[in-house]
Amino acid sequence: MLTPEQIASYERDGYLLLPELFTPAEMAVVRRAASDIYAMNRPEVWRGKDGEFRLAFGVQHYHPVFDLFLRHPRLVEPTRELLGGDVYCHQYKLINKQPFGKLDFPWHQDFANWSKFDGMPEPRALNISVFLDEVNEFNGPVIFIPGAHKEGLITADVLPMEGIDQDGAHTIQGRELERIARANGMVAPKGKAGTAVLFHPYMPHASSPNQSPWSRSTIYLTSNRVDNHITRPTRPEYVAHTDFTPLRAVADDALLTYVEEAAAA
Ligand SMILES: O=C(O)CCC(=O)C(=O)O
Repeated sequence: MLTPEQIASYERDGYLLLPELFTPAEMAVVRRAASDIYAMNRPEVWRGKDGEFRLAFGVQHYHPVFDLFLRHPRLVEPTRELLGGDVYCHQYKLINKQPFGKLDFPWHQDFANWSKFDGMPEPRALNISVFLDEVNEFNGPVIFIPGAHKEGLITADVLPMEGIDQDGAHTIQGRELERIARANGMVAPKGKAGTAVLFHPYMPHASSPNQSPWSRSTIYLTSNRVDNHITRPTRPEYVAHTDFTPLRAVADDALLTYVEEAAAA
């Protein structure tokens, strides 16, 4: 359960860091599952022109560990608490920034995509990301502008962002970005594998390429309130889900039990 201080901090800053939410043993299970995904060739797995793995969408549909992880109480419960009701999975993706890789993300707000391409009515959703590897200042941490979710959807100085998630999605730049960053500063949450970060749909965020020999792999769950489900999906189902069934939590030790049962089988 989140404390009143954690809830107030999320509301004030637009993000909340939960250090080492998962244990090293649990993250070892998730990292092994991620290695299986990196080797897959399927439409949900997107690579750069040079073959570099970028992201894999809808991983719960083709890996049992990610299906369990999606329903993990330590992910489902905080999102239910912050959103104040039943949630379903709008999007679930694995991103891997390889050592010295090229993948980066320009400044953007996720709600720009969710409303424009999926018809999400209100920003009654949030992202929870979990670090599969340690995130440090060298391997391309995500940068936030704390408190800038209170700006709402930014429409000045936005340009289409090409080739990342969805051509035509907004990227924020120029004077508007400068104004917001000067007023609020920037933070790049870092931490050990197993650390989680929750962030608001209006939070401007960006990240640079991995300039280090250390991989930076992250899983993102976008939870949306069931009564705020999308109404005009235009993207593939694996990018914007249309199954609005509420997420029901599995047992807290589900990841380790899965491994024990698989070994005994
Ligand atoms: O993982 C990252 O570096 C950024 C991902 C991101 O911005 C997004 O998926 O919207």
